[in-house]
Parts: sequence; C-alpha cells; structure tokens
Amino acid sequence: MRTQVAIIGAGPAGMLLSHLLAAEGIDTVIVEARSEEYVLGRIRAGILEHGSVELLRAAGLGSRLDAEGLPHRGIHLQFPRERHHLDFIDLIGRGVWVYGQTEVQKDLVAARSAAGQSIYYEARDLEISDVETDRPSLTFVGSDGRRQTVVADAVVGCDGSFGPSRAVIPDSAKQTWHRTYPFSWLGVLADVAPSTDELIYAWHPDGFAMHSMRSPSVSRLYLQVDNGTDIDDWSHQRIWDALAARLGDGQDGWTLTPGPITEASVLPMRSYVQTPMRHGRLFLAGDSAHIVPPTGAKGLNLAIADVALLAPALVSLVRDDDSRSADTYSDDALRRVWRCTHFSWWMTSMLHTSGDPFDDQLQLSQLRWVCSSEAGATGLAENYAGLPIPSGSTRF
Ligand code: RFL
Ligand code: PHB
Repeated sequence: MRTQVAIIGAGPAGMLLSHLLAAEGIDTVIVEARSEEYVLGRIRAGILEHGSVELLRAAGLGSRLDAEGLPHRGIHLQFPRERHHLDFIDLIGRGVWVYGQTEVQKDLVAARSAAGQSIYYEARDLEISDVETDRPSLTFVGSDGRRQTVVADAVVGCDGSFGPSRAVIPDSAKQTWHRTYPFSWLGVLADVAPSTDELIYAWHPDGFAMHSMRSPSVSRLYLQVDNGTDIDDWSHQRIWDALAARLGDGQDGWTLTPGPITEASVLPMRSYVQTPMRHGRLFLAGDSAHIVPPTGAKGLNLAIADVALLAPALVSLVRDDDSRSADTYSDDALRRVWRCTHFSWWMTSMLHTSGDPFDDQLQLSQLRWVCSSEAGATGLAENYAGLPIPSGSTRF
C-alpha cells in the first residue's frame, strides 16, 4: 500500500491529523492497535481550551461541540473554609469548554468515516522501518490476519504513552525527562447532575479533590489517593464520603449530591517529555512525545496543538517538497509542551498534599496569593485557558 502520510494511532492526535491533512488533499492511512469500540469508549480528558475549540470549529468539527459543549468562564479554587471563583473571561478575555474527549473522538470518527478514511483497527505486530530515508514504512498484521505494508512519505507516531514509535528514535538522537508523582487519582463518572456550575479544584488536608462534569446530567469527580491504590478498597459510599469531606459539603450551604457511579478507575500521574519530536521522516505528536499529569487539563489540548503545527508542516513537506516547517516542528511544538509541562506540574504541586506540614503552609500561601492577586490569578488563567494555537495554514 502507498500513502502520503502513515499515522500510527487513532486517538485524537492521529484522527485530527488525518482530518486536517485530508482538508489539504493529503492522503493518509491510520493503523490502530485497539478496536473502534474500545477507542470510542475510553473515558479521558474533559476540558477544551479556547484555541482547541476554535481549531475544531475551523476544521468543520464544531457543530455538536457548539450544541452540546458547556462554555465555562473559569474555575473554582478551594481550600479549607474558602472557595474562590477565578473568572478567566474577566481576567484574560477567554474561557474553556467542557466537552469530553469521548465526544471529540466521536466527532472525528464520524467525519473520517464519512470521508471513507482507511483505518486499520486491531492491528498487531507493528514495525516501523526506514525512517531515516524518504520512504519510511509500517508493517502490521491486520484484524483479518494478513500482513500489510504501508509505504509513505512520512510516518507520524500518534500512538500515545505506550506506543512503539518513540522507541524507534535511537538513544544517541534523543533525550528524555520525567517525573513520577507520589500519588494517583481515583476518578469516577456518575449519573448525577453536577453540584457546581464550574469545576472545583480543592486542596484539603486529606488530599486533593476535584469536581468536574461531562454534561448537565453526568458528573466527573477525582480524589487524590496513594500510588498502588486498589479500586476495590473504595466502596461507592467511601468515595462519596471522601468527596463530600474534601469538596466542603455543608460549608456555606453548599452540598454535594451523590448518585450512581458508572465507572471508577485509578490513574497514576507522571510528567514525561522526549525530544526531539522528529527523527528523519518519523514525527511524534501528542502523548507519544509528552505526558502531563491531568491537573492542568492539558493532555488533550497539547495533542491538538501539536497536530495543528504538524499538519501544515507535512503539507509543505509532502506536497511541495519544502522541509522548512518540518525542520522547525519539534522546536516550535516543544515551546508549548514545556509551558504546559510546567503549568501541569505547578497545579499538581500546589494542590496535592504530601503529608509534610511545611509543604501544606507553602501550598496554602500559594493558593491565597493566586486567589487574591490579579497577577497570580491572571497567570493561572492564561495557562489554563491556553495560549493561542498558531495557525500555519490558510485553512486552520
Ligand atoms: P491516545 O489518546 O492515547 O491515542 C493513542 C492511540 O495509539 C494507539 N496505539 C497503537 N496503535 C497502533 N499500533 C500500536 N502499537 C499502538 N500503540 C498504541 C492506542 O491504542 C491509542 O488509540 O493519545 P493522543 O491521541 O496523543 O491523545 C492524548 C490524550 O488522549 C491524552 O493526553 C489525555 O487523554 C490524557 N488524559 C487526560 N487528560 C486530561 O487533560 N484530563 C484527564 O482527565 C485525562 N485523563 C488521560 C486521562 C490519559 C489516560 N491514559 C493515557 C492512560 C486518563 C487516562 C486513563
Ligand atoms: C475532567 O473533566 O476529566 C478533567 C477536567 C479538568 C482536569 C482534569 C480532568 O484538570
């Protein structure tokens, strides 16, 4: 098989890249290890930055988002006996949207299916070859058991944090940075109307808690837990009790309404960056190159921003044989990656308790400063609502 761009991974990075390239007449093949149902069913990120929403709209993917997404002006930051609303619109003129990654994925699958996109789901034994030539290729065993080869002008690793593409870059050509955190998140999805208008991020001596949502009738909530926590040790009652205590049920007349939990899981937290995000004709985008802890709501937005930069660079490379944007892709993308890596680390460090009383006081002081100083609040708002996503093409 021959294509212009071979994409590994049908998550948001891979699907959006295929969609943006198709708008410029570039042909792609997507190879995905999981089934379509699995990819569509994953519960992940929930917040879209202003720039991500604008990009999705400009790419023709905004109709359901505009109808069903929930625009939020800002967030609530909470610590014992105090809850403060940071209004991003007042502070910096742009807010964020609640629109789950699951919904973004559905919109992408619908758009690519309508366009007849080739997607090989349930592909096994993927091999990536010849990335140092101008004819890189992928070989895999498809769901029908047949071995296939795709030869392309460029290969893009959109294969997430466990995919094989980042390992193809030789050790002598790459560098990695990482941090693991001494806590995880226990996340639940519940069939109950959110007890809050906008997200609550809460510092509490028992650990961080967050109240997010997916729709007017579905809530998404998180609790800081120890690494290695077994979800079976947390009954639904125990989860709701901990959420109520940490989110301040009963304070100033606010109550947390519990409801049926439909999904519960424990997510480890880590920061990871691999540089450069390109080696020869292999490019990395999204979680394959970088992972952030979810406290800054950046993972999905970074994947979208990478792809927004990479799509026009690939158009120039494969259509016009002009490698200038491809040559600067990694450096350009990494400026945003490091900004978001820092912001996600900063939010994580400010809000998760360590058990050390000195750390507690530093965190509370930081939170009071963010909530009382316009400079502090504006810094958080700028980062959370996101830097503008550069548009490298006339179309998006
Ligand atoms: P994805 O979405 O992980 O997609 C990568 C795809 O590559 C496939 N793949 C392969 N395909 C072919 N051959 C192989 N050998 C392959 N190996 C892997 C995978 O099956 C998958 O379909 O990466 P992408 O597109 O870069 O998108 C990034 C976002 O998904 C990610 O940043 C966020 O979801 C991170 N994240 C969260 N971010 C938030 O902002 N808020 C959250 O609440 C939040 N929750 C999460 C998350 C990530 C999670 N992961 C990755 C474990 C919860 C989880 C569980
Ligand atoms: C979510 O809704 O899943 C969510 C929202 C904000 C975050 C992390 C997760 O910072």
